[in-house]
Amino acid sequence: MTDTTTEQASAAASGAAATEQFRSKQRTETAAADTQRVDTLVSELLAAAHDIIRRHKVTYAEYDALKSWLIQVGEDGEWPLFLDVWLEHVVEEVANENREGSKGTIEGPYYVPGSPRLPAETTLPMRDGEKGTPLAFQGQVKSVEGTPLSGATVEIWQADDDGFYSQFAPNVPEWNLRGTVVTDEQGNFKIHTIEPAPYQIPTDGSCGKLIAAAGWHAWRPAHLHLKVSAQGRRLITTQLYFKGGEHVADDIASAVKPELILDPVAVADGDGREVTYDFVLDKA
Ligand code: MBD
Ligand code: FE
Repeated sequence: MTDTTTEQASAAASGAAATEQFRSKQRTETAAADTQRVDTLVSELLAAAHDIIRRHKVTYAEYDALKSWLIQVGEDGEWPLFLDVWLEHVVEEVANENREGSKGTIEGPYYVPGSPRLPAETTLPMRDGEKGTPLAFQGQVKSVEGTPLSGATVEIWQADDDGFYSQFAPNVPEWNLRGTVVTDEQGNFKIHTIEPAPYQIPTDGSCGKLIAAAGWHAWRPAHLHLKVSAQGRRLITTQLYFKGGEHVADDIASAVKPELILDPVAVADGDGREVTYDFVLDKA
């Protein structure tokens, strides 16, 4: 029997939350409405679509299927999910191609600014008895020149042991497994959390429908999301993965890089695992 008092996770609910979150977020640079640039980009995008239609002799039935699917993506609020899963990795590649410090990767649809500020050694906000293997994630934030960056911020957000993100799934406390950690005098941080579970794209929405229709799988490997920044330094948005984890080699969002794979070890005198990873920030 389904518990009718408990709201179920659904594609439309998480899609609506992701759409709302995107609308309220301000990127630092807003794209200028340059007519020439819009003309070039949109014309080439359309030309690529025309070419595909001709080469594959796309039928009216297929055209109509595309049309109704696109309408459905909007109704489900799944544009943020669709774009971040299948396009963002190339935008990120271009944006970060001349970075010298740590590798970045995609932000995805589930970042929320303004998470609780926490000291350099801290436990992320979590429920009593939060499920999952405890993880101690520590490291140092430094400049490309090797200077430790004191007072840098390490924003972290992650799914829980069921693969759900707070504020995008029902019945998870607002800031669960989200925090903004401030580094100490030596630029160090130590974050006590739990290992996240792999993330499955909702199967009951339009993105899930596409995945099923194309015979793909719907999984991202378990990951920690991070935004690391410091005064006068270029902010990095990245993710970290777990060696040997499921789907590390076939992430549906194409966002894994070899430099981003952690290999935690069992804690000698306690529960769970621990790992060290340093962040190197470019000049702003
Ligand atoms: C995620 O957790 C994520 O990080 C991305 C990029 C897309 C969907 C879900
Ligand atoms: Fe994610």
